[in-house]
Parts: sequence; structure tokens; C-alpha cells
Amino acid sequence: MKKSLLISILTVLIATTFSCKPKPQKDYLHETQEQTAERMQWWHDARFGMFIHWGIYSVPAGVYKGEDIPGIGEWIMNTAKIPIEEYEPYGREFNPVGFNAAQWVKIAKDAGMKYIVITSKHHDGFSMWDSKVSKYDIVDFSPYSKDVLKALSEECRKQGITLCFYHSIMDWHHPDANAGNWAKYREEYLKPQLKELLTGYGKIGVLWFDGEWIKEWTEDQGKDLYNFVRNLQPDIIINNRVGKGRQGMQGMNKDSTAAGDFGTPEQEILSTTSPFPWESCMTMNDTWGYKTKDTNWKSAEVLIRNLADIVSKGGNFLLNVGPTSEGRIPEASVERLKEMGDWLKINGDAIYAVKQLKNYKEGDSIRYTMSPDGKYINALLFAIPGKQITIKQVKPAEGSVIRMSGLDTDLKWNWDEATGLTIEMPDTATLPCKYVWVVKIEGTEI
Ligand code: FHN
Repeated sequence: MKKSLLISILTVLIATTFSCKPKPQKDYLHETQEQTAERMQWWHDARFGMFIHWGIYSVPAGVYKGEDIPGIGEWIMNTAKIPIEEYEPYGREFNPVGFNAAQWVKIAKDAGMKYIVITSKHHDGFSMWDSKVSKYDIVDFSPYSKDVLKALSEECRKQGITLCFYHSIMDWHHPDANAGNWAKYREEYLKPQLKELLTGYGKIGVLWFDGEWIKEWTEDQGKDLYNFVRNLQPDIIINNRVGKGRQGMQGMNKDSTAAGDFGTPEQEILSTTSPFPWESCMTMNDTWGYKTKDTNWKSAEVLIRNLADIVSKGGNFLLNVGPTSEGRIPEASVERLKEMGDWLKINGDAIYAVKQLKNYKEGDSIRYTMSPDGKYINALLFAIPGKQITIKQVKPAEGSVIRMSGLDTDLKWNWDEATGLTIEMPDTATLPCKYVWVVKIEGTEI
């Protein structure tokens, strides 16, 4: 090749590679309903995910200067009014030598969870990965010095779990995260950090924003951030806290123009179904970040019923664990997750990838879901009050085989127009699980 030609090719290559012109952003805010549905299918099918609130707030674990600080653990800096110089030393102490990514992912997987959403940065501003635009991170600031998000991303890939990031827009530590310097913080810190997370850890399922209620943040900035994130990972799903649409803890949007792909009820479950996708996030005790003294655990029974209730209303359940500063998921959480996993091994058919019925419940103690092919209706029973149950909202197909999940005996049944469908229940001693029992009926909704 001639020298002059080689020089021209090299010049073009260098010019295109190092061009200062930013690539024009694609607008993802107006995709079609089909495009959105296709992008979100895996998430709708998944139904159950693990939320992980983990950061240097697990060091004080709810106690400051010997005093128990009320409220949620990850807010201790704010609640106890700890100045930055007194809070930073928790980062110097943070040394989670017991952290084992393989074990964490396995706990989620055995619980029947399909995705993990972990705090990359919470409101206290401490980054849980090796950020290039900050020294206030687990690698540069803490004795542990390892990138836990890297370890988790590799393990999630190995074990077939989708990794997702929680990221706080608000930041109590960064000097520019205030009204005067907000634009600088946003462009030179928030976005570069997100770019690191979205380019260094493989495919991320969901970007779960939070801290959007501060006055500096606007819906326009939210829409810009939505596009920024999707331009880096076009298939990613983004919650509605990217913008200003959410109405408090109820979590759903004020109007249909708000940015974000799903609503985020917090510590509550919608009272009915919604045409807009939603995910209910919830703690197992009363805190997101670890607190030594919070032992107010919900029972496995409550958690399993919550899952059934949420799924019958078309939502997802994002259930939180708050690991300790040593890197361990509290045993009480592990026990409950194990029970949920055992229940899902038997009854997962009534949870994963199911469709909604027109009427998701009958009375207070029956919830319904439908198999993906629409052939079966699952009645999720919160109680078995007698030897038989009668339900009015399902008409069985002729000759339908009706069974309880986990048992391979056919249940006797009778249907008539006036009384409905009466099904004989198995003997209590033979019930395959606890708390919620699934009866699978080939039939249609009335
Ligand atoms: O302030 C946070 C809180 O610490 C926690 O992260 C929850 C999880 O949804 N969200 C915020 C409050 O809405």
C-alpha cells in the first residue's frame, strides 16, 4: 500500500476514533407499545427479585456515639446529622471479608428470585465499585479494596441471574450536589459514574433510580437521563424514579407523560391491578440497610402471600436484604428466602410468566393467575377452610383434570351454573406446602 494512502486511512481512523463531537443521542422516550413490551418481557416473566441495600452505613448499623438512631439504617448520616468528616471513617473501616458473591447469588437463586438490584451508590454518596471519577469508593477508600459489583456481575452471569443497579440521584457527600453546582454534579459526576456502571459490568437488566424528590431534579433532567442510560444500554429497563412522576410511597405516576418504564410502590402493595407495569419493593424487617437491633422480621407466610397477591395484580416483588459490614446476609433473611424458594419450587407455575385475569381475586382468600398459554387458571388459596372449596369465577373445561400443585392425584370436582365449581380438598396431612396452596384448573374465567 502506498505511503500516502496509508497516511490518509490512518488520519480518518484517528479523526473518527478521537472526534470530540458527541454522538447524537437517540430518543427512546417515544418507542411503540410493542417495543416496550418486548424489552420488558423478561422482567414481567421474572416476577421476583432481590433488592440489596449495602454500603458503609452497615458499619454503624443503626448506632451512633452509643445511641440507637431511629429510622432506616442507610439514612443514619442524615437522621443523626453526622458531619461528612465523621461519616467518612465508616468507609475507612468497611472491610467485608465475609463477602462471597457466589453465595449471595445462590441465596437469591435458591429463593426463586430471577434478578438482583444492588445499591451501586446510596444517598450517602459512597460508591460500591472502582469509580474513576471518585476516590470515595470501595476500592480506593476502604481496606477491602475490591470491586464487589464486578464480582457480583461475574457470578450473576454464571448462575443465570440478571444483575441490576440501584443508583441514588441525590448525594449527601459530593461537594457539587447542591443547588448552586447541580449542573456540574450531574454532567461531571452523576453521568460519568452511570457510564462506568453501564459500560463496565456487562448487560444490566434495570437501572433503579432513587432520591429524585430533591428540588434540584426536574422531569426534563429525568427524561434526559432516561435517554442517556438507554443510549448506553438500549434494552435496559428504567424505573419511574428517573423523573418526577412518582406520587410518594404509593409509587405510581401522576400522568402518562412521566419518564420511566414502571411504577415503584414502596413498602406497600397496590390495592388492585394497573395497566402501567409496577414493582413493589419491601423490606423483610423495618430497615433497608443493616441495623443490628432491627429484628422485626415479617414471617415467611406474610412474604409468600405478598408475592401471590402482587403477582395476581400483575406486579413484581422486589424483596430487600441488608447485608452486614462483614458481607453477610442476615441469617433471618436467609431462612425466609429459603422457605420462599421451597414454596416456589412447588408453586412456581402459578407465579412466573403468568397472565392476569380480569378479576384477580375472589373474596379475601383466593387470588388468581393464568398460565402463559391461557389454558389453566391457578387459584392461589390463602386458606383451606374445610373439606371442599367452592369458587364462582372459574368454569372448568369439560373433563378437566384439577390438581393441587405438588400432588399428583386428581381432585374430585363438580360444576353447576348456580353453585359454581366445588373442589374436594386433599387430606390436610398430605398438603404439599404451607401458607398458600395452588389449585390448577383447566378452564376459563367467568
Ligand atoms: O430513601 C430511600 C430509602 O433509603 C430506600 O433506598 C428506599 C428503597 O425504595 N427508597 C428511598 C425512599 O423512597
